[in-house]
Amino acid sequence: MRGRFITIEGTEGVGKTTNIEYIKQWLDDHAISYVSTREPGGTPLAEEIRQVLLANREEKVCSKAELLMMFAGRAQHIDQVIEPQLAKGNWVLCDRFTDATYAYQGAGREMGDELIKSLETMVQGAMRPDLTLVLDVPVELGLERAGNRSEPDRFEREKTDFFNRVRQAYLSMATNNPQRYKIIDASQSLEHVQLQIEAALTSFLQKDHNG
Ligand code: T5A
Repeated sequence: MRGRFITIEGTEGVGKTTNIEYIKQWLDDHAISYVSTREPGGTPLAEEIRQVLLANREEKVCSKAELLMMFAGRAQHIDQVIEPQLAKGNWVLCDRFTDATYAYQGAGREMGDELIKSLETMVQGAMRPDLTLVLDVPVELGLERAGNRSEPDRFEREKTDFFNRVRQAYLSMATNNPQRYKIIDASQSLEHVQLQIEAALTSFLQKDHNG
């Protein structure tokens, strides 16, 4: 049986990396074989593209170049990792995927959805995540958490307005498709965030078993 594709999304510093460790433990506890990966990145070539995308630089990166690099890395990632693993029956747990493109390039950079939709169809065909957890925190809190951890990368240097557009885009995608998305209030303590994640995963697994 084909594996399931789970993605974790949210604005900067919402706790994706922290909570992915929890989800991995949950998958182990349920004897589900999986691979854990991320975007941008996930293969050696796509990780090189990630470096290019995140590096702070003098030259302004034009939005279309940024968008195409996101999808170039994604095409490679799907071809080399995501599709082969799903086909083998393994679950794929991915830190960000195309929803991040709708949120960051579509809403944050104000490119709109149409171009992204056509690239999504070209690169993914009909393939979409089976479950997407949107970790949500007020933008200021996320930036504060991310800022405590490391030097800001090229995206983290954006203004609050940019991240507010990103956050609203995530919330609107999630609200419009509650079958696939679960919004997790990630402003709470880690313990409470993980209880919400556990509930979302348990409900997904039950629905999955019931066909
Ligand atoms: N991007 C990506 C696009 O523009 N388009 C795309 O298509 C894609 C795929 C890199 C950038 O690329 C952009 C978006 C990004 O800007 P990334 O590396 O996933 O993507 O980006 P970040 O969001 O920067 O990832 P971070 O690693 O910074 O954030 P996380 O993983 O969400 O946060 P995490 O787990 O490191 O937590 C941050 C801090 O908060 C603490 C943690 O201990 C940590 O110190 N924390 C909490 N503290 C208190 N209470 C809680 N509940 C906490 N949860 C976490």
